[in-house]
Amino acid sequence: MQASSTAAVSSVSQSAPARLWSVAEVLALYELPLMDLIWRAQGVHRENFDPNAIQRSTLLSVKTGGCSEDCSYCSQSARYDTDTERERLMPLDEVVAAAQAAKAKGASRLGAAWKGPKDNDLDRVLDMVREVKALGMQTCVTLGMLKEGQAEKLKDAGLDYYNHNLDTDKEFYGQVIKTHTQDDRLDTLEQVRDAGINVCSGGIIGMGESRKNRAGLLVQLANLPKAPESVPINNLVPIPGTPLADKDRLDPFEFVRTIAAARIMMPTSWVRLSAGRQEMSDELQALCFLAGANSMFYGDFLLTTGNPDIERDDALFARLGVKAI
Ligand code: SAM
Ligand code: DTB
Ligand code: SF4
Repeated sequence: MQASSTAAVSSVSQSAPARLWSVAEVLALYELPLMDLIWRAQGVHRENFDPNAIQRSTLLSVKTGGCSEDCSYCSQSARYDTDTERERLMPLDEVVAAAQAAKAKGASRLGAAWKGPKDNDLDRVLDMVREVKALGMQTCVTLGMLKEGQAEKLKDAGLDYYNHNLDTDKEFYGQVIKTHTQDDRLDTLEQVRDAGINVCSGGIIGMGESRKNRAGLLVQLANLPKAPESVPINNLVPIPGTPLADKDRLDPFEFVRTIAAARIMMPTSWVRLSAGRQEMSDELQALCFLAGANSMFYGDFLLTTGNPDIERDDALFARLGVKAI
């Protein structure tokens, strides 16, 4: 059975997507003149969201490095010689203190470099979710692949969102990751959905995939039994020591086109401008917002790499007349 149909067939309880997209239709979107594509995406955006409001989330890496998986882009894989050191799971009091400090900066997202959580690790993350929730903040975690029953425990702890990216089109997946399959990722997304947790799922572009692969990834996301509530679009941050360290930078307009296509295909989802923002000019980010991106990470760090500092982001919002939500 094909990767995308696994989730579709077994999630009969989920409502069907509003429409199904084909790769050819999405390639036709990509091929529109850029101004026409942005105009269309901005129209869809205005029908569904305040065009001058951007949601902000802070990221905290609660378990850094030493991951068993071989994702070719990742600084945290134990298989590559990168500058990222392996660390232990962060103690609860440090997580709560960091969340408290970040409270004014938006929702909190906790990330862990795991293939998936062991049950005793999950118990500790459940405590983190309860405590962060008790601060009155929205919660999101990204812990890798989940085993049967773990999504329900996260739901019971009060988790709002689970981030688990499809990362790249099923045709290209095996070229960047060999230790697990994209079907494994789809299984976790299905468990998260079935547990009643909001789904955050997107991918990375600029890894050497073709435009057809980019279109294919968006088709997989939009055609899920229910589209993800939140769709992070990461631009590859090349990490020295990883197999993708020397990849050429994607044409920035191709990044904008991907945002616009995601907005048109998933009209009511938050489209998040994610990794790679530090390398973007203010003007390119503004173009991404115009194309329908309405969420981003705020704070000086992502998980192991940098993000624009908050002074630069505050100044950008003021210059654009954008409000943070
Ligand atoms: N281990 C978990 C997993 O893989 O789902 C959670 C953490 S993982 C670092 C979260 C996401 O970060 C990945 O799915 C990928 O999309 C993104 N990511 C990791 N390294 C990146 C890089 N160098 N450039 C852009 N995005 C990256
Ligand atoms: C997502 O899609 N991007 C964020 C978040 N989800 C967890 C992580 C980006 C990581 C970028 C590379 C790093 O900092 O290690
Ligand atoms: Fe591990 Fe996630 Fe990095 Fe892959 S992306 S190596 S699963 S931390």
